[in-house]
Amino acid sequence: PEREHDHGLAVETAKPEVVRPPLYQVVLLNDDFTPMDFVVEVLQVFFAMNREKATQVMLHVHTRGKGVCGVYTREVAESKVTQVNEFSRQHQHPLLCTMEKT
Ligand code: NFA
Repeated sequence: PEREHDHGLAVETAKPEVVRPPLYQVVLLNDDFTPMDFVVEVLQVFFAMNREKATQVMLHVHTRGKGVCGVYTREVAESKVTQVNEFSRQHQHPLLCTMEKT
């Protein structure tokens, strides 16, 4: 008996279990050929960034080699990666997008 009026009867109550899905970072990799304007467009279109934020992230990737575009569940992250890589190839740019488990 742990609380007042608890007579110690075994009345099981269900604990509300909340399960958080694994999250994945979607990462953009630098290369020497993709135009900066194209990277900014990708970040605006596929990651819902405004021009200022997209420019910040593009410059981070350009100077540091890689950068996080967003964090999503596995299926959403996989979809972003596929869409960005297909869009880049359609425009003949080598830009690469990958995902990393957080
Ligand atoms: N490094 C590329 C350039 O100088 C720009 C770039 C930024 C490419 C971010 C890929 C990712 N044109």
